[in-house]
Amino acid sequence: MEEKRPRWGGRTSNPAGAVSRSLVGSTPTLFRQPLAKTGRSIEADPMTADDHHDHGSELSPIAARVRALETILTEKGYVEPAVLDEIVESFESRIGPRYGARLVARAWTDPAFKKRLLDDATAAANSLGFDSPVGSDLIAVENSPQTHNMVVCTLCSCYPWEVLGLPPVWYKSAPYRSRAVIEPRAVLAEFGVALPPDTQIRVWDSTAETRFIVLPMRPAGTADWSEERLAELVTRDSMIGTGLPRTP
Ligand SMILES: [Co+2]
Repeated sequence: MEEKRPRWGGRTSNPAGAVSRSLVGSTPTLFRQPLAKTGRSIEADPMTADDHHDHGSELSPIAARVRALETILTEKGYVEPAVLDEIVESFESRIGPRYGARLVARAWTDPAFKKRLLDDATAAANSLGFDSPVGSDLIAVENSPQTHNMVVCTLCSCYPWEVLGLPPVWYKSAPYRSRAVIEPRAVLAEFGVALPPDTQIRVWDSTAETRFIVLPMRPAGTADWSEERLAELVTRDSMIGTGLPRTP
């Protein structure tokens, strides 16, 4: 039996992106196609059948299960897709990155914590008692005038979601995953980040076991700022390395 190509059509060029859409909910047609009606089991779903993640990404099978659950719950009237979208959106861009921002702001104000963060970011993060303990090996990489760090997952979409929330759609896109490695400076320019020519760019490739968070440079003019106030300057992108912190 020939499988119909999914309507969002993004699989060929961007398998991870297609998965992410089902999580973010930006393509409602995904949820309007119940698995039961197409006669496909979760295992036979084309999204999982040939989305191989060589280093064991957690996204694909979970995304399929989430989609199946959401379809059933929506059909039975237990959940409202719009409300789910709102919750996901809040994890993606509001709640999520705040934990990472607290790590960064603490590191900016507390040299002992900064040392712990750079030595063992998993332990440092977990010492602050966030909602979801960091399970993977989290590594903090520090920006300096000499070195700018940038994070990618070239194979899929591994991301330190415990401290940054859900990854943005572009993080999982094929162009970002390939170009971040090939031409990081050009990618940064498209994000509006212009670095001095002599600043070296280091690109870190995430895996299911090892995730990265960038410790950006503390903005000038914030000498007497509190940790809480500093955290407001820390953007999600500045912790992926595709952005810089806000300036006061
Ligand atoms: Co990955």
